[in-house]
Amino acid sequence: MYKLFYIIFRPAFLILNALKLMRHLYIIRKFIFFIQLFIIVSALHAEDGHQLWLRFDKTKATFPCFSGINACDSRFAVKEFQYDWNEMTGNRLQVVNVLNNNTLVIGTLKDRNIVSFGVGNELKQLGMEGYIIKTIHQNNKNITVVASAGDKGLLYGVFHLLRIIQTNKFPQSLNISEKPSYAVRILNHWDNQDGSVERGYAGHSIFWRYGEKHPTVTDKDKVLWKEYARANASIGINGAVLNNVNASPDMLSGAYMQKVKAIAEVLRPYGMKVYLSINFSSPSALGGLKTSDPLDKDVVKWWNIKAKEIYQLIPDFGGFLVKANSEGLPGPQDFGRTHADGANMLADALKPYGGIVMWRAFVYNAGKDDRAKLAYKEFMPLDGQFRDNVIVQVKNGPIDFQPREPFSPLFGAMKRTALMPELQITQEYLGQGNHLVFLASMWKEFLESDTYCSGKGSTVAKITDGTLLKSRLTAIGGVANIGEDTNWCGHHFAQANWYSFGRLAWNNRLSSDDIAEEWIRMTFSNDSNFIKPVKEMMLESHEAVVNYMMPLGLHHLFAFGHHYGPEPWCDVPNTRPDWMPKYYHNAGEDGIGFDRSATGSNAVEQYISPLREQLNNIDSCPEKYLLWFHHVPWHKKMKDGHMLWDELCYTYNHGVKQVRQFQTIWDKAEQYVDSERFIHVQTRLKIQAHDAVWWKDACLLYFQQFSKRPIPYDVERPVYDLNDLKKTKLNMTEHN
Ligand code: GCV
Repeated sequence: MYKLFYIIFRPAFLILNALKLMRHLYIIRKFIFFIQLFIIVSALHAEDGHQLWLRFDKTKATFPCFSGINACDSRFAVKEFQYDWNEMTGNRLQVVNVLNNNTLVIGTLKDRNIVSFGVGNELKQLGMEGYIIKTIHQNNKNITVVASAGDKGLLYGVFHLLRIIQTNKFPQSLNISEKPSYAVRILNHWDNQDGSVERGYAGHSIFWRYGEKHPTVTDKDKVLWKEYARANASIGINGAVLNNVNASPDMLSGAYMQKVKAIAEVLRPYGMKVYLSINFSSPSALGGLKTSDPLDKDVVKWWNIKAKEIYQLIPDFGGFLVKANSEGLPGPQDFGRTHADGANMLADALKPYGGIVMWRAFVYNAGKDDRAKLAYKEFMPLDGQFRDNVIVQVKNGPIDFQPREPFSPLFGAMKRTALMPELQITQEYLGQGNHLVFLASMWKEFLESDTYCSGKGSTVAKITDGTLLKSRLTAIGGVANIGEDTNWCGHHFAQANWYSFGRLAWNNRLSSDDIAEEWIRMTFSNDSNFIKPVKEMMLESHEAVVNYMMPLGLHHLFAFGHHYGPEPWCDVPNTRPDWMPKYYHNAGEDGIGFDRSATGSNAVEQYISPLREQLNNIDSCPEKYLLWFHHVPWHKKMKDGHMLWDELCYTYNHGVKQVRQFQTIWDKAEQYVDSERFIHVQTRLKIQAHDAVWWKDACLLYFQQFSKRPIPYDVERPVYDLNDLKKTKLNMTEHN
């Protein structure tokens, strides 16, 4: 926004400065003054999306008529409430000692009034992050109470109260009690120390800067981190991994640790802990030891000393995230040790301080078997061997954040190990900064998948949040989509994915419909004429991207490296076969798809009965996963009567039409949106519509060479030529 402001108004300022030379002319001076005032006022009113969903100043809602507030004004949560209430109404609530009708009481168990309401036991059960928001009737008075056992819970409670006001849903009587689904609700930033963000589409890192050997902290940094922490607290996110899982050993060096300390200090009041990704070879690469073998006593000592140093700087440091023996990174297997040996050694170093280790299961040693089976094969034998402060972080699907994947079979299989889902908020494989894709729908599909590990109904949600498999540690992580862009996430609608991750991490039972509606109301408008169509668009957007990119279980058809556009033909010499689309689609004259049934790689065996049998059978396998689990003849009859080839054509075509419909919905919504955000989204929808056609033509024209069948005439004709598409090399600066 500021760049735009600069470009537009800079010439005006230059002219005005020239006019200033003629200062003696009173009229010109006045003229200059008013023009400058106008410029400043318009800049202040411009809508750049920086406020995210926390736009209390623009809340057009009916406010509850609180008569006063009974609360300790110095409490962080109370300050937050008063600040936002003032933004909404133009006044702070008056502090009162006597409870009158419509008094708002905000407090913890340390406050006498809260105890007197008899809610102590309930609050203790909800824990330090849980809270209640209730209307209590006392002496013929209605009193609204926000209370928690701890300060963190109180802040979450305050944000919940604000949310129901903002979304115009403040009821006659309140009876809310909440506690989080997961104890650790964490963003994984893939931010490099040079300021770049791996798979980031929203500018540079908010934490690290290019070329800083000795990282510095400015006041501007602190303001941004504070805004970031407040946004996270408003949706219940309580942790952040500050650097890329492809971690450099020097992250743990003194210079960087000072900056980590500074970040931790800003995040702490908002209930957020900082965590770091570590490089497993740090003892040798940074510490100068001969080895990084996790069973070597000097290595153990090195990590113990390192942990002590870290906790001296940051007493509430959260712990480590580790990518080991994955995509070329070092790990315990380099020394003949197991993932459990590596994770446990680090866990022991952190244990005295309450820290945890999040150990990633994203492993796929080349060439050994079907890639979809490898994580299971490596981790299942280790079930039950991890310390209780280790949690294994598993991507939602067995491959890598594809537009649609079945759940990873590790969920449900590793019953004696704490597992945390890893979701990708940044849209590496989903149109990156350009496509409007609401990810809550995809995550709900994953969380509600039935693993059958303790009979029917053993959903991923219930086994990871501790409902079915008891574990001392529960967590969920999301790869952040945040950068220095003024609107934080690049695409305005990508903010909804940050929001959704936090809301689902807090409460994995929320529906994507409810989350979308909350977000629309808070971010744009409470007008139902706007909410209804825009919500429908959001809820359909995941299915649409699957339709125009990779329907019916197809996966990894992406261009090599940047993962943006389609390249089902891609063949880079001397590269791992499982990085090539052909490995996954296996298109030939006999059909298309990866045979993972018992006659193929038998990946289905990793799932629990009766799901295993359902997936194994080509006729009972859900069609959305058909080509994931089966190699299917082009003429196979699908459920709707079409043959597979025609079905593929119709589905790609439908995806294109869906995006065109999104464009219409958005254009019709213009009257409800500020022009800046309207144009921004409209421009990106044009790119998305263009890309959808590109995907459809590239995939259908390429696969047609094998199916040797015509594209049905009621499918939109291709506008591209396959040979031209094959020559297209994307200029990523245009698309990122
Ligand atoms: C951080 C995929 C991505 C990589 C990412 C990796 C991972 O391979 O393309 O950019 O690396 O996953 O999750 O470790």
